[in-house]
Amino acid sequence: MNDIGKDEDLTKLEIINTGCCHDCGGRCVLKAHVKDGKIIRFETDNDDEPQLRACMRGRAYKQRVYSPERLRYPLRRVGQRGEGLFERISWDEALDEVTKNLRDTKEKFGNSAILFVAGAGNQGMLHGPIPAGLMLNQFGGYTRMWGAPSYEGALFASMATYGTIMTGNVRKDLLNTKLLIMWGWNPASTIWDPGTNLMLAKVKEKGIKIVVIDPIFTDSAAVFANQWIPIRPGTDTAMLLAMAYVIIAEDLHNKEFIEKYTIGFEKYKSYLLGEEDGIAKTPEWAENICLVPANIIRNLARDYAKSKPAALIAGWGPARAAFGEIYSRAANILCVITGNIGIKGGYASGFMRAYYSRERVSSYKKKENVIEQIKKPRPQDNPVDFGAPPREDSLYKLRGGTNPANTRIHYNDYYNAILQGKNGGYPADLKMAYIVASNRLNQYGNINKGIKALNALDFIVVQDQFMTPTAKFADIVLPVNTFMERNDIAVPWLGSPYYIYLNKAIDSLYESKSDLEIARELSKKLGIDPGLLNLEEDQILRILSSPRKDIKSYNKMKKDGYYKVKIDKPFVAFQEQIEDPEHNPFPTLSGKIEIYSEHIAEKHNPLMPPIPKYMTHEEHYDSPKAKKYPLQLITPHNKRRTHSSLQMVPWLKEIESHAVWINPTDASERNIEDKDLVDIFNDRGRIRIPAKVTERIMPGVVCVYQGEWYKPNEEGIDIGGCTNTLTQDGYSPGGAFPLNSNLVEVEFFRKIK
Ligand SMILES: Nc1nc2c(c(=O)[nH]1)N[C@H]1C(S)=C(S)[C@@H](COP(=O)(O)OP(=O)(O)OC[C@H]3O[C@@H](n4cnc5c(=O)[nH]c(N)nc54)[C@H](O)[C@@H]3O)O[C@H]1N2
Ligand SMILES: Nc1nc2c(c(=O)[nH]1)N[C@H]1C(S)=C(S)[C@@H](COP(=O)(O)OP(=O)(O)OC[C@H]3O[C@@H](n4cnc5c(=O)[nH]c(N)nc54)[C@H](O)[C@@H]3O)O[C@H]1N2
Ligand code: SF4
Ligand SMILES: [Mo]
Repeated sequence: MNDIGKDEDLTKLEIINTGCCHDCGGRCVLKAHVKDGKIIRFETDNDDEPQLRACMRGRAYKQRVYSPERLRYPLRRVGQRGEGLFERISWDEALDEVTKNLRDTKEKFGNSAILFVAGAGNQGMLHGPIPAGLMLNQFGGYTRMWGAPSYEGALFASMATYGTIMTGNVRKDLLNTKLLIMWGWNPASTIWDPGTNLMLAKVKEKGIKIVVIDPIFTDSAAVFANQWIPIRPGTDTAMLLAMAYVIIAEDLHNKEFIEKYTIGFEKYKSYLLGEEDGIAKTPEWAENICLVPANIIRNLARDYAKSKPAALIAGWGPARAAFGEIYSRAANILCVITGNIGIKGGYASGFMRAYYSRERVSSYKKKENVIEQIKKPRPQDNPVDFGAPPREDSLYKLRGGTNPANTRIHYNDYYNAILQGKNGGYPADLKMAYIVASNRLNQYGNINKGIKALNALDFIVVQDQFMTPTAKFADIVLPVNTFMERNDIAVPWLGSPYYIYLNKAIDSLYESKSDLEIARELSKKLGIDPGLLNLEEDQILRILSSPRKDIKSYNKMKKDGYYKVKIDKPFVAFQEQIEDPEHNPFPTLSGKIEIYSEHIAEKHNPLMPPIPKYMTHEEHYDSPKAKKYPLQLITPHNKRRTHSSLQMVPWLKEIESHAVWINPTDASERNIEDKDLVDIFNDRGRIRIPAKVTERIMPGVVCVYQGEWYKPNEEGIDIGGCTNTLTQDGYSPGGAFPLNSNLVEVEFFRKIK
């Protein structure tokens, strides 16, 4: 928005270099034009390539900062939980009440009774949940979550197959590929990093074939793809197995690669050929399950195996499902058997994190396993986790990212944990919740169970910028400032080569405080040493960023608002392992890529097979429940919000109205027309929103994007239309969140006009 008015007095205008760091793929440059202490507009990065240009959400941020709905003062609940009735109180009163409850809980029940819910609202190094977490560590700890909703399935699979999550190549390397398969991946909406879409445009421009596999004709399919293959949700594993079957049956697999770098191929082959269960995993077998015609599966398999190199990018959406980890492993293994690993233009699929700098590839070296690691707690660790044995189902023999301590509770299983406690086999009896930067109730499975659970707690404190559906359940609500009102540094998501320094652009609005200030003041009241938190923001940021040796000039980063790291050699995951395997084993237990995982086999869990196998479950299209609820609901990320965080921005609301996407066939069977108000329901709840009747979604599937706010009417029907009123709580054996595995029915309610 370079719309500087001609008659504007530019002498009063100050341009502050800052950025956007909500939890979306980005982390982008925003230049705030500030006049008389107020942001009047944003510009973004117009400097050298690669540009870190903000998306429409960041560009609309003014309307979030100055939203009339911002929390202004500390609040104490006066009505029922969830009712939304609060009274204004002073900071002193609010923090005294939080202090008293923390102390009482610790005294009566121990630190594990404190549930710390750390959300994704702010992705800076300093603010968001970080200060509260450090403070609670000093206070003796808390019960912590395990499982990342974004990628827990992909992470498990990546660790099991490769022993690391560093499996992505630099984006620019896509230009070296001959075929790009975007499997359940929609970066046109989800961004991933500011350079991804430009690179995909270049891939298309170069004439490289792009195939999108998704139940929805996504914006990415519309903009980039040569071919869209709609697939029934949760059946991707079947299609991937059938592709592997074709490749092996037609002798298109890379035998030399398999021999040299992998273990377990024969077991996989035997399963594919049906030697194990009598079912050959042919395209015809898969077609019945995934609804993709056998000839399309066969052709794609041939195309993928013959295009050398080919890049299969397996998205996290299909892995955010029941047995999501199995889909992700099946995708990894397809890349492996075609030898698309460690080479330019190939891709190892799965987790997709890349290291742009070779200095940091040290994570590929084998290190002590986590059991050894747990025995040596560091001061910044949570005391409640110290010395705890690993969770049975975790990949605890591998180091890095498998969330091992058995004191933790899965993020999508908190409700049962609160309701059942130690008697139900959970590690703690939870009594209070400290919720920071999380719209917990709105953003996780099964809201109606969540309400029961939150009501069972003695005390809840929420630290946020808005009166979210979650905040309505709090006893005390603490108003937090936004990233425009403080300093922070954002590190990009997947290892892109840059940092954003978010310079403070304006003073805190109303009585809001930063997460840091709150933790500092609470520490004082609790009588604990705030340590690092007592320093000035910039001092802390210097310390926190000091291990990052690629920031050659902190001062330049602060001045410009970003630091673009120059890369010596574009990173291709596992290049060393492939070029010189003698000196560079894979960081797995065997030192090879594991098609068969002994570590998983040791667990003897039939729901966690050591090779990827297609399985059904009780919320699948073929389960008995599907007779009552015949439609599969998927709940992806929406282009106009970052989760629930930009819900209130009027400019963004104009982009797309919230509706359930439904195919004309399913709609007409139910006498539903476009824009009719409809109910979507199952045994967990009911939401009421307009229908968007569109061929952009395949028959049998409906989509309600995640992030819209839960808003019950008097009958308990969610007229806000939060998809998590309908989704499952709980988790898959490998930790995947089953948020895309839900059966529902849809019925006409009334015409809108
Ligand atoms: N605009 C926007 N961008 C975001 C975010 C946001 O909230 N808004 N959130 C950010 C965060 S934290 C994350 S973790 C990422 C998430 O990034 P992703 O997980 O990649 O995003 P999703 O949109 O959930 O899923 C991607 C695609 O998977 C498809 N899909 C769902 N189920 C299936 C299936 O069974 N099979 C197949 N083949 N496809 C399926 C969906 O239709 C969707 O198009 O996005 C980040 N970017
Ligand atoms: N059905 C379904 N549900 C999903 C997903 C899905 O695909 N389907 N995706 C999941 C994924 S991948 C993710 S990452 C989660 C995200 O879920 P959450 O972590 O709950 O993310 P948000 O909804 O953005 O909520 C963040 C909250 O933080 C607040 N906030 C923002 N900045 C700050 C700050 O600086 N300080 C404080 N104290 N608060 C701040 C915002 O106002 C907002 O209320 O959602 C998950 N939920
Ligand atoms: S919402 Fe994400 S992609 Fe958009 S500007 Fe902000 S950080 Fe960048
Ligand atoms: Mo996420």
